[in-house]
This record gives sequence, C-alpha cells and structure tokens, in this order.
Amino acid sequence: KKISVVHVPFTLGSHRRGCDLGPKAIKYAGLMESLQRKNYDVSEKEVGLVQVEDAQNPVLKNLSSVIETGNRIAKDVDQVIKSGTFPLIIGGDHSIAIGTIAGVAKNYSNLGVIWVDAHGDLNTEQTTPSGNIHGMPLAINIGIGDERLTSIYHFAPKIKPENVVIIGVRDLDPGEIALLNEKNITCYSNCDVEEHGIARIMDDLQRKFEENGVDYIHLSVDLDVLEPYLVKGVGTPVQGGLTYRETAYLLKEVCKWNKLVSAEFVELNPLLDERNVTAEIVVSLINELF
Ligand code: DIR
Ligand code: MN
Ligand code: MN
Ligand code: MN
Repeated sequence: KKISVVHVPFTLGSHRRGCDLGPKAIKYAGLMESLQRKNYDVSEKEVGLVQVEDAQNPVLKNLSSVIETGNRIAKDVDQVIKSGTFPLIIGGDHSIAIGTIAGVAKNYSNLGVIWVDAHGDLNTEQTTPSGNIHGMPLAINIGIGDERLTSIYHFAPKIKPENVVIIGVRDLDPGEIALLNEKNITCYSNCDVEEHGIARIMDDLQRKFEENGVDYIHLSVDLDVLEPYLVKGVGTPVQGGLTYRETAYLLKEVCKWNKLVSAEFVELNPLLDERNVTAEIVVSLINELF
C-alpha cells in the first residue's frame, strides 16, 4: 500500500505560533522509517503555503492565508488520492482540515468524518470567542460559516452533519453547543468514553456509518484529545483527555472497518513540547493506525 505523508506547516489558524514546526518534529521522531519498516511504499511532500499575518478581521484572523492555503492543500490531497495513494496529512493547526476535507470530499460523496478532539471546532465568525479559525473547521466543512471559507475548492458543503462524529470532546463554547444540537451531530464526550468504554462506542459508530451508507471515512485527530500530561506540545490543552490506550484502540478499530481513505494529525506545537515526546507519541499513534 502506498502512503504519501503530506506536510502542512501552517500555524496562522491558532493564536500560538509554532504549529508550523509540527511536520518536521514528526519527521525527526522517525515517522518515515517506522512506516518503511512495515513495508509501506511511503513518500512525502510539502504543501506550498501562504502565511502572511493579517489583523484585518478580528473574528476571522488571518483569513486570506487560511483561504489560499486551504485551496492549495485541497489540490494536493486531491492529487494524492487520484494517484491511488493514501494521504497522511501532518499539521499544522486544525484550520488545515478545511483544505484536507475539501480535497478528500471531492473524491467521495457521502464521506464520513471522525473528529477526535477536546474541542468541537464548530464555531463561526458569529460565535467565536477567539477569532481563531482552527476553532471553526468542522462547522465550515458542514457548510456553516463565512462563504469564503465554506466555498474553498469551489464546492459546498463538503460533508453532511449526519456523517460526522466527534470523540473525546470536553470544551465546547455556547455557540458550538447550539450548532451541535441544531444539526444533531453525534458526539461522544470524554465522560461518554468513561461511561460506555471506547470499544462500545466504536461498535456504535461502525453501525451508524453502515446505516448511513458511508463507505469512505476521513479521520481527523487533534492531539489535544489526549490527556495533557501525555501531550505537552499542544496549544490548547484541556484536562480529562483520552488515554494512549483508548486512542490506540480507536485508531485500530477504524482501520479494521476498511473504510479509511485519509487521515490527519494536527495541532502539534513543538515549541511547547519537551524533548519532542509529543511528536514521538504521534509517530506511535500513526503506527497503531497502519
Ligand atoms: C476555542 C478553542 N473553542 C476557539 N478551539 C480549539 O477558539 O474557538 N480547537 N482549540 O482545537
Ligand atoms: Mn482541540
Ligand atoms: Mn468491535
Ligand atoms: Mn481541533
């Protein structure tokens, strides 16, 4: 099987700079070698980004760079898929998911998305407490938000709300809760994981995707879903996260369904890390997936 590791060193979607160093940190933690050892035919490429800070719009910070970068990511991911290669995207802050999902959804209608995150990423320019676009990509992918963002790669919406599931969430803003309820999005909080166990949740999800006729799934992993003591190198840590074991189980289970068409690991900020241990965890998690 062929994998293309797509580097997306973008940081202007979040308030803390440093996510642009994420792809290199993951590379130096040994990602390529670890996949080659498993006999994957693995190549890598870097998306050419536009990264110019602008403070023009306080509720959509660095909008122009996010739009231009999103289009470029979408084009590259689209090409990787069309060449019969699995795109493994390494970020970069979570705003890059606007582009990755655009590129993936271009190839698969009725795409399912598993959003593994401490946050809902369902804000809009009306509800955002920060103005940071990395708090909005899931809303944008279901077609909610500024038209310049929802229409990236010239189509909208990318995904249907009923094909989205969020796992590990524990920090939602009021506007996100309202949107979650309005769109009836399936959501398992950290407390749900505690109560039901990750195994039962994954069985429920498998059934749900089956019922919805979802044959293709994109996985979006925001590293802040894990316990903060495990992942020092993230910009918005929230207590009470998933354990390594729960996250590994989730990844292995998704892989077993044979529906995974792309995956991304985002929000690693090496400036906040200690001796690159968070990047090493990313490499281990990616190896659980493959
Ligand atoms: C917060 C933080 N909800 C915001 N979001 C983060 O700024 O919209 N998402 N950190 O991963
Ligand atoms: Mn998050
Ligand atoms: Mn099972
Ligand atoms: Mn996120």
